[in-house]
Amino acid sequence: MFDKLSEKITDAFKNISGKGKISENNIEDALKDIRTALLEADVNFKVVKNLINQVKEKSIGEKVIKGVNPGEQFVKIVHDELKEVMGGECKELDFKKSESGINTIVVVGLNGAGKTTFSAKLALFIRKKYKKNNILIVPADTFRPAAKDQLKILAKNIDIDCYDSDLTLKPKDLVLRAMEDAKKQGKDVVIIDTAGRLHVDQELMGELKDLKSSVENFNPAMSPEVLLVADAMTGQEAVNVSETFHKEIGLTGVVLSKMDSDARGGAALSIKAVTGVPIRFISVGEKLKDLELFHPDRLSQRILDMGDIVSLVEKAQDIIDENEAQKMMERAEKNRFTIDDFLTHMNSINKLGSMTSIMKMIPGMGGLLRQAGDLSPAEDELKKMKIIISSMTKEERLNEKIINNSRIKRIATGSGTTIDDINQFLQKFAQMKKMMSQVMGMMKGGMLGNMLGGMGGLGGLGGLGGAGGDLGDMMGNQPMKGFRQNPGASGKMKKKGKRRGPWGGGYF
Ligand SMILES: Nc1nc2c(ncn2[C@@H]2O[C@H](COP(=O)(O)OP(=O)(O)OP(=O)(O)O)[C@@H](O)[C@H]2O)c(=O)[nH]1
Ligand SMILES: [Mg+2]
Repeated sequence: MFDKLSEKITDAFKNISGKGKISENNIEDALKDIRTALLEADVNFKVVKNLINQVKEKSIGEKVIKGVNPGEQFVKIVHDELKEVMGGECKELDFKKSESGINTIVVVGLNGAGKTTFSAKLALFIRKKYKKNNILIVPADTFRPAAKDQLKILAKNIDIDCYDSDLTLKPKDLVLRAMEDAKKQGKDVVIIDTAGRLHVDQELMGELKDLKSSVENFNPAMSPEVLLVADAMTGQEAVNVSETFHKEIGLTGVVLSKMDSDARGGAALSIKAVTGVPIRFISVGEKLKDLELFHPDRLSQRILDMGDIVSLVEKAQDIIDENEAQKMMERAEKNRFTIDDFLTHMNSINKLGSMTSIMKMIPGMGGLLRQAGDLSPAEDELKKMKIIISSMTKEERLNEKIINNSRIKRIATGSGTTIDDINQFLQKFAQMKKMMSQVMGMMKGGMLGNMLGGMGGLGGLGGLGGAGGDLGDMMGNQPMKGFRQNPGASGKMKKKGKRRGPWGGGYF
């Protein structure tokens, strides 16, 4: 997500590093580079012009704050402007009390944008985040009847009720029946998946307008959310589609789908500024859990290579069992960390995403990652370790000391590896265990950077679950100061990257 844009913008900052004061002269080149980067990312040209003017005006007018160098001040200004352009604050769904009606969300968009997938993702998201258990999904796509089965299957996978729509009805009538049914069943959230078309056409607009009126008439006290799903890959086209849909039927938000692809960022940075409609969610993968609220500040941080620790910690808290992590830390501190612990730990980390995607969320890591290049050999190494561990018995995993030569031979055969591989693994594990107990004391303080530093990679992510508090505070309170701390690059990466990223103190 935004890789190129991020790279270009952070490069642009180098131009003003070390300068005593921000002046029109010394930011000129940086502004030019940022402008080019934004245009190349397919951001609407008016939005770019505006943003650059704002940054310029604010930078020159800005008083030099004691103790903060001008380079950092400039980055902060760019950060704040990017955040504003994307809508400023995150706009979450607002659930009204069910006495006033049913919270209804109508999902609209063009063909293949990701409406049906989003409808199911949203149901899962709402159940998890807002603890709503009475959700009904309604297939209202009468244009492509197979969509009903698609939604039924998705809903079944996540155990959410799916309305058995009569596809011979007009969408507006079908929806009315569904709402009546939902009321009878005591549902408090209804998500309606509608049909798409290849292009914006009047038939579709008419159909959607009628459908929206049906919901409004049924539920006069509570207007529905109308969310447009737009494919982020289509850049400015997504902006045009949002504009037309908003004019025709009135949107309350946009969902950018396929943000996991190599979307350049144009849609995310233009939609709010051009249409006035806020982006509410981003869809970041094909799996049903791959949905995130749209946080302008966090995205701005990601673009500026400040990472996104808050999202990483939220994700980690979701996945990692804190009690278990705590116990594991205690075992590690007492030098009783087992291979079984290591496996549990690796499995949790895997759920967080690929090594690359995790690294990108850590401040300053984007730049290091670009210098380090491909991380897939390291990922392969971890996969191999997992295969080796899966060929061990439970007893061996709980006490590696019993692994003698004959066991090594058996494990090598079972995992399709060599005796050398197993010996290497055991050596690495012994080193890791020793380091774990040393690093653990430090880690209790909660610095993710230190955790990463300790293991030259993933091994050190031990107590991620417990790290949330400090890191969250660090991000929330004083971003610029927090980022000056050593990002804790892994041993291997430090050697490769002589220059440190902007937040490691190297540039400013
Ligand atoms: N990589 C990726 N694929 C996605 C995402 N969202 C949807 N898709 C895929 O995009 C394709 C189309 O998704 P649908 O949800 O069927 O799209 P739709 O808008 O309902 O399509 P129609 O009903 O035909 O108009 C499917 O193959 C999805 O798996 C996403 O965020 N990332
Ligand atoms: Mg569909």
